[in-house]
Amino acid sequence: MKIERIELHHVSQPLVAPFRTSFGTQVTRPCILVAVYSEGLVGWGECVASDDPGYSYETISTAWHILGDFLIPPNLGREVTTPEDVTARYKGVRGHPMAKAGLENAVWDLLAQAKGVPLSAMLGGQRERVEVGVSIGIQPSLAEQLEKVDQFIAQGYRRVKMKIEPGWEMKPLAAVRERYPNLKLMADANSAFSLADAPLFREMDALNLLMIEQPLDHDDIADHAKLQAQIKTPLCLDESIHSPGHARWAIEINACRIINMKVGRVGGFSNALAIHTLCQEAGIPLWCGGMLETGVGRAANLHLASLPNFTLPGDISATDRYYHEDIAEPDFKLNVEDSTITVPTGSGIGVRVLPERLAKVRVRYEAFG
Ligand code: OSB
Ligand code: MG
Repeated sequence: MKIERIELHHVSQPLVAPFRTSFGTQVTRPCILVAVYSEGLVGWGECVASDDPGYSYETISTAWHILGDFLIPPNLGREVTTPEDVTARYKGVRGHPMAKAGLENAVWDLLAQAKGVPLSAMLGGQRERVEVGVSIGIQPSLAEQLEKVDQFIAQGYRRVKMKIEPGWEMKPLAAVRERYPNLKLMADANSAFSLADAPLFREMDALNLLMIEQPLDHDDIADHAKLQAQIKTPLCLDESIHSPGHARWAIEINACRIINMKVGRVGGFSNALAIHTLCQEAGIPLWCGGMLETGVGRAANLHLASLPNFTLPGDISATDRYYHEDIAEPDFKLNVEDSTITVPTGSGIGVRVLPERLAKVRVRYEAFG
């Protein structure tokens, strides 16, 4: 099929509650939705870059620039039969994985729709429901932290991730662990600590955490290996893994025992699949991370998380945990009996973007072709 037209939609949606991490607080969540048009079909992809370079160096502005000036032009008017046709045309562009994933993933949706199959089938997914949990931001007080955990558990979530930072670690984690001795509980530091904090992480071994996510620098792999050697709790890398190479280096030096897969962070589904294969062969389990996505990105995550080596619950929560009203439908609901979300079964990503909702939250738009 020929790529006839590509659109970029910068949207910004208010979150139901502010989301605080060690790198900042988000009140509204922006993203760029990429729409690829061909033969009467539209494929959608979500670029998860944020307003500021807090989680990653990419921002909405850098992604718009990279997409508009380097990724879209060589693909406009060109034929596409596999996603690799598109990625090959921007092979020379270094970095900017979130911008690349926005376009590549829209093409996967388009091709799956053209075949009339769900995206999960094209990716090699095998399960109909994906085990999920909730990621809780840093709270103003211990009481509010416990209240949030109570609320989400009452809603049916059976895995809880708590954000930590220096000064907000042992105490809130121990309080939640004391209240819920058997809860699948984990911590995400978003790179807020250093190797000198090893004694603190050794203390955390007593809390029986599922894992500790990205305690050290966003671009570090080597120090994580030194920390992992000193603690029993599995380390999980998020920020540090941008390519199959990074995953292999981390595994080879035992920098982690688990990897958080975010398709935006690794530059699209092709890289995600390569990392999936590599981790499966190395015996390293994956789980699907989240970036507070809209329904477009959440659907894509569910399809990806249906692959066999996603054996731990993902950060994919129900729509109402993020937004009062989303730009796509149907909303995602939690299956309370088993803390799962059902993978969409329609063709492509299996959600519909609603033009009137999109228009309400759109702040910038550009069409190519
Ligand atoms: O580190 O996993 C993270 C959200 C934005 C940026 C980084 C992270 C997160 C989350 C939220 O933890 C996960 C979700 O989408 O529910
Ligand atoms: Mg993380």
